Amino acid sequence: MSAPNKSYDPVEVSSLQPDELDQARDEALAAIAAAGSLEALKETRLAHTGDRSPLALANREIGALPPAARAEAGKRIGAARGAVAQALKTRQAELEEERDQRVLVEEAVDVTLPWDRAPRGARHPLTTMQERMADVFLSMGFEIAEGPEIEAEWFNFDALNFKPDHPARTMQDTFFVESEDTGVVLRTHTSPVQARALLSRELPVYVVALGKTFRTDELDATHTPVFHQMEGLAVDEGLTMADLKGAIDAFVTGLFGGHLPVRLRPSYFPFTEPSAEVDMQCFVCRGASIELGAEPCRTCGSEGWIEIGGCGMVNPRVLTAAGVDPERYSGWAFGLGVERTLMFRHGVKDMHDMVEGDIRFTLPFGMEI
Ligand code: FA5
Repeated sequence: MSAPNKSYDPVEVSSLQPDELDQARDEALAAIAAAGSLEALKETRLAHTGDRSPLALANREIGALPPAARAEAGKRIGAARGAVAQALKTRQAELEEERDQRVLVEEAVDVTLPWDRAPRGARHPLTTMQERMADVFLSMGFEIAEGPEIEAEWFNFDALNFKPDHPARTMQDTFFVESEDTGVVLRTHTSPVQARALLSRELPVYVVALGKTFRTDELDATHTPVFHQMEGLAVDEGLTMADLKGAIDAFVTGLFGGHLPVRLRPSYFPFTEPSAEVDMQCFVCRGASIELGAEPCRTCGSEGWIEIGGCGMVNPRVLTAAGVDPERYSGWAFGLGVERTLMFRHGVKDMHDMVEGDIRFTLPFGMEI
């Protein structure tokens, strides 16, 4: 009777048998050769060398072999894994080379094509108009002030002395964010910047604010629901209507040239007292078209004057709401619509042109910087 085989171990693992390993290696090599893209190769790499791949699982079984069999099995599996790793490396290099060649062809730039045939745009005249307006105020020593387009109802109305039942507060005129009781609106004018500037700056305050404003107006030749306004504000000791008039004169001269006369007509705004509408003499006919038998003027409709905006002395209630002592300080404010100014300054007949984004409208204004 022969002695028992002491080297026999029942945990001998079939996955480590040469046939099994050769099969796993050959399958991996075939899959690598078949991978037609870097993406496919990535999946193949995972399937044949990842933690759950046949070769990795077999490698883990080495520990279960009898000690004498481990070195041999380790060599076999090492050779199989090495062959797979080498094949992966080679295929990866081939596929990268293919991709680079393809990119060179697909993304080639024909440098001989004419470069100057792409139509060039122009800055929007509303932008350049706002910059011109700001420049006039900056040259007088004013600073730019800003406020949010989505505004608290308090800044847009309450701080400006609009009574709770003022019609401008209704949804017919004002865009409310979500519902009327949120207290959040799209600002209907740039005047809320008045209160913001006074609350955030040291006195005296000399600022100009420009930007988008919103009202529930239908888009037509002279209205748009999204338009732009400019607002000048000065608060200092001893300011009077004479300072306001002087600043408007300087503004009109800065924007239109030629020292055109300006007149103020009594008006009403809750946040200024007294308030006035601002007219400037027509910069085209200079008032001559009102004479009997004179050439009619298309710019001012032969009125001789053009209405440009509203103004007034800042209402003491507004100063108080913004924490400014009205006994010591006084101020003036002046505001206008940028679209309307563009219309009469440049003879634009229809506001649609300003919002439709047609390059044929903006181009004639040139590439103003
Ligand atoms: C105001 O908005 C005042 N905040 C202006 C002001 C400032 C007065 C400082 C006194 C002191 P008004 O509602 O009139 O005023 O609007 C001013 C200008 O905005 C108008 O003259 C007009 O040029 C322009 N505007 C108003 N609604 C529209 C609209 N739907 N589309 C285009 N422009 C508009």
